[in-house]
Amino acid sequence: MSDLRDTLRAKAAELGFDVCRFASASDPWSAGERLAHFVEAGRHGEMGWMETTLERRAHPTAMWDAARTAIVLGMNYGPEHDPLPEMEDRSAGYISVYARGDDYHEVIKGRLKTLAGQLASRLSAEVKVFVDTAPLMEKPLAQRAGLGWQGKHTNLLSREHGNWLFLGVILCAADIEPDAAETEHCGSCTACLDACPTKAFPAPFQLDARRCLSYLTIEHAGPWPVEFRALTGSRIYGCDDCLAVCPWNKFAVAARETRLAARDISISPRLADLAALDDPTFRILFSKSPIKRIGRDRFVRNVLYAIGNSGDADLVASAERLLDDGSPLVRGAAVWALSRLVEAEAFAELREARLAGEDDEGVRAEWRLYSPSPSGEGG
Ligand code: B12
Ligand code: SF4
Ligand code: SF4
Repeated sequence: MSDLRDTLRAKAAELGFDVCRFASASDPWSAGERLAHFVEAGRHGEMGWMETTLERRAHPTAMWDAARTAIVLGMNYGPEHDPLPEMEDRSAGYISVYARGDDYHEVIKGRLKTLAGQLASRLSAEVKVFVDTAPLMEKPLAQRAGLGWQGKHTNLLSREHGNWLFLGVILCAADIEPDAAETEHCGSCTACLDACPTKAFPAPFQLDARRCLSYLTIEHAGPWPVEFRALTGSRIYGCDDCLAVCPWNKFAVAARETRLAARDISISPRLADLAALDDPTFRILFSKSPIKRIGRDRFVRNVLYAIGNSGDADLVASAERLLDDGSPLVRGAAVWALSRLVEAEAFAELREARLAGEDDEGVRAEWRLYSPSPSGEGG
C-alpha cells in the first residue's frame, strides 16, 4: 500500500498539489454533531443548502456508505505580498486573496479527476471526487489526514503553508493506510479572534456565518443588516482579516499555480470603475473568476457599501448615478452610500426629490431609515 501512496503523492505533486495525505473516511467523529449545532443555532444564515443536506453532510459515509478512505489534497494559494496593508486602504476595493485568480473549483476539479483515475486504475474500487461542491466536511477530514489543524478561526492551517490552502477530497471504497492526524497548535494565541471586524466568533473554533463578511459579501443575497455595512470597510468580495493575522503565515510562500495568480483588476481596484460596471462588462471582467458567480448586482451592492465607507466626496457622483439603476438592491445600497457621504441637508433634499418616484418598498425603506423622525431619531 505504501507503494500506492507514494505513487499518488508523486502524481499529486506533478498535478500542482502541495500536499496529499490519507485518512479514514469511515471512523466516527464529532464534527457531524458540531455541524448540527451550527445549523440548529441558525449560524448558516441563508445557506439553506447546509440545512437540506445536513444528514448527508454529517459524515462521509452518510453521503456514500461505501466510503473507506479519504485522499485529501491541499493547494497553496499564498499571496505575493502580505494583504494586511491593502485592507486598510479605504480608497480602493479589497478582494480576498482566494478570489484573485481563476475559480479554484475549476483549477482543482480536473486535476482531482485525473488523480482519481490513477487511483481507480490501481485498485478495483470505486472513487469519487469532491471540491467544495458536495455535502462533505472537508476541514475535519483534512485535519484527520494531517494536512494541518482547524484553528480558532475554524479554517485549516498548517505549519508549512499557514492559512492559504485550498482543499479537495477524493473518497475511495478501499482501505488505504492512513497518515497521522495533526494536533492543534494555536496555543494561547487569539490574533484571529481579535482581528475580526464584525466579532463573528461566538467562541474560539466556532463561527457565526451570519456575522462573517465573507458570507455577507458572497452568500447573502439581499441588503445587509445595517450594523455590518460600516464594518465592511473596503472589502467587496470575501474577507481575509482572520487569516492574514495568523502568525503561522510566516512560513507561507506565494502560490506556484499560475492560474491562481492575482489578476490586475483584483488588486486595489478603483471603486468608481467597479460602480460603473454593467452586466456584460462585469461578466467579461470576471470571466473564470469566482466573483462572477455572485452576479453584477450583488457585487455592485458590495462596492456601494465600500463607497459609503470611503469618505471620498469624489465618489458621490458614482453613487448618485446608481440611484437610477434597474436593480432595487443596487438602488438601496446607493441610498446608504449617499447617507454616509453627503451632508444631512443635501441628503434630505435628495430624499425629497427621489422618494416619491421610488416604487420598490425595500428601497423606500432604505430612504426612510435616514429620515429625521419627530423624536429626532434617524440619520
Ligand atoms: C460553508 C462554508 C463557508 C461559510 C461558513 C464558514 C465556516 N467556517 O463554516 C462562509 C461563507 C462564511 C465561508 C467563508 C470562508 N471560506 Co468557506 N467554506 C464553506 C464550506 C462549503 C463548508 C464549511 C462547513 O462545513 N461549515 C460548517 C461548520 C460547522 O464547519 P466547521 O467550520 O468545520 O466547524 C468546525 C468548528 O466550528 C469546530 N467546532 C465547533 N464547535 C467547537 C467546539 C470546540 C471546543 C472545538 C475544539 C471545535 C469546535 O468543529 C466543527 C466541525 O469540524 C467549505 C467546503 C466544504 N465542503 O467543507 C468551504 C471552505 C471551508 N471555505 C474555504 C475558504 C477559503 C473560505 C474563506 C477563507 C474565503 C474568504 N477569504 O472569504 C472564508 C473564511 C471564513 C472563516 N473564518 O471561516 C476553504 C477553507 C480552506 C481551509 N484551509 O480551511 C474551504 C474548505 C473550501 C475549500 N475546498 O478549500 N465558507
Ligand atoms: S473572514 Fe472576516 S468577517 Fe469572517 S470571521 Fe474572518 S475576519 Fe471575521
Ligand atoms: S491566529 Fe492564532 S488562534 Fe488564530 S488560527 Fe492562527 S494561531 Fe490559531
